[in-house]
Amino acid sequence: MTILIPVLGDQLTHQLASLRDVDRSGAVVLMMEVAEETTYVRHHKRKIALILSAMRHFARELEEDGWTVDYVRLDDPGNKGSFTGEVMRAIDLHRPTSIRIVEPGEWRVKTAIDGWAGQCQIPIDVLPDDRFICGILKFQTWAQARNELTMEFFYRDMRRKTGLLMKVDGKPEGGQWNLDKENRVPPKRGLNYPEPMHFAPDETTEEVMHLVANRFGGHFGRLENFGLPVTAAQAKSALAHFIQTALPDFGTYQDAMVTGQDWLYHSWLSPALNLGLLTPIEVAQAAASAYATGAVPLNAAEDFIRQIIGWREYVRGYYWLEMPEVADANALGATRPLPEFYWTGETDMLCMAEAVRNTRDNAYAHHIQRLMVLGNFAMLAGVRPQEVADWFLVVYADAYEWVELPNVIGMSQHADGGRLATKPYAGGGAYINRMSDHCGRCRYDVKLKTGPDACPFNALYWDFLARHERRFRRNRRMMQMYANWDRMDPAVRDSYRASAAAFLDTLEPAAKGWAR
Ligand code: FAD
Ligand code: DLZ
Ligand code: SF4
Repeated sequence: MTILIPVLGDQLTHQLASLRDVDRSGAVVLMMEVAEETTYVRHHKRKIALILSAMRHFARELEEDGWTVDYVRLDDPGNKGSFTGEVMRAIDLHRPTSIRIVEPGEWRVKTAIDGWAGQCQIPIDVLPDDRFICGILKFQTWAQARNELTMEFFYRDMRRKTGLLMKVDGKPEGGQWNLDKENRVPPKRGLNYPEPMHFAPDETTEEVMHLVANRFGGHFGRLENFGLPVTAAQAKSALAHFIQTALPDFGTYQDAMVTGQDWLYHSWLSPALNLGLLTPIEVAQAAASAYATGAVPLNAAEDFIRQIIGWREYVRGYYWLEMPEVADANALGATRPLPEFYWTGETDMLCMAEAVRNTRDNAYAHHIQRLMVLGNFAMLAGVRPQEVADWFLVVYADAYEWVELPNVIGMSQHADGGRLATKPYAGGGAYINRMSDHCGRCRYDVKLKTGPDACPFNALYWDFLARHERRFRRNRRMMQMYANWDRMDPAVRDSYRASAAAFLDTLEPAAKGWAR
């Protein structure tokens, strides 16, 4: 009796369901570096290096732990290039009596696994991924009982379920569920921003970086200065470092943007979390413990925990609820190609150039850069959501479709018609000016509304509202903006629209081949 246990690249967790309660002497763990995964989009070079290095480290740890591991390298002769091809090859080699695998993170891979039964004669046991706090079926039951999917109510259920920041009487710590009102303060001058922990590449990472440079040299992004955690032990150190140095100010400055400051008080733990090197519950518990000992204030702990047990779990539930249709959603009928500067960073808009630079150099941009700069611009400009989604899937080290797609299609592009967020996250230059130090250094003038020197976000914002008036005018949360629009002189309204059109005409479409 041999069990074959395929472990996918984002399942690098020692307590993974498929690795629990198994007699190691009768099992073969299969780990596969395959061309299909490395090229279904042209991932950022740093993202590929991270995943392959973390996979190789994890395989070694499993072997040290007594497992038999069949580890297939990308350049191994005979590599079939896909999960399916490699699983069938492993069946021929090891002659297992069954397969045991944890459900994958992505629809594309689930479809492939669903096809295995037709290609082999052995039972396949697909286990729920219980690293997530809310199971896929649990989320579906929660969603079915509601007309609207409101993250805040889901989050409260997750607080009750985990007991995080809860008092014994069932009330939230501090008396309120959500302390956002105390957060989102603009950045002051003279703040000290801690650097995330940097892990110098060891021999394994160096080897992988060499492979990536040779094989994926044409992909977007910078590989040099790689410093991400590639093992669970390193990820735990990064978590402890974040809690000590950045978490106390996390909530307060969560929406701030500062030129040259790539992380501010953000954790940069998403790559490790999404690979499985950390589990969401251990990360959230670490923040709750820091609050309990008085090391961090409640507004910081609550906000951070909300991102992990609220937003992260919620978008995962939404993904499996709404797939596959949501991938093609385009409720606002956006058709413009993605502008080339998303890849080159060559634009006079300093906020955009900074966000693309961070993305290229670090395979990172923090949430507000993703949402209110890169995503906001694409939505205002009417870029086709699937091109936006492809870009986001390529460029971030933490990007897997289950988390990227809901954030792009639902949260940032409103392409799902408001299923995930009732109001589009649209903003003009004033928002970016308030939350950043970019505008003072930008070639555009954020105070000017129209004309060639005006901040493009201003005219684009009103043009967006005008284009989608029928859809949004009756949205309770947008009525005030339409009241402002109505009060404008028609000539002013026309000048906004003309200014937006003139700017949009200057946009160079991205050359083919950057993303796929
Ligand atoms: P922090 O600000 O330190 O937040 C802590 C953690 O909370 C993150 O590590 C992450 O695990 C979780 N989190 C916070 N917000 C979200 C969210 N909206 N959805 C899911 N998890 C969240 N996150 C990804 O992990 N992968 C993606 O591909 C991704 N694409 C995004 C695309 C767009 C358009 C937007 C608006 C957001 C996207 N996010 C994505 C969510 C969020 O921006 C990142 O999780 C965050 O920036 C990661 O950096 P951090 O670890 O420093 O986060
Ligand atoms: C993203 C990625 C890449 C670039 N390469 C691999 C790989 O070679 N082998 C692997 O097992 N996983 C890889 N991954 C992550 C997978 O795409 C991810 O595990 C699945 O899509 C399931 O979410
Ligand atoms: Fe961005 Fe406009 Fe500010 Fe320039 S002026 S940084 S384009 S918001």
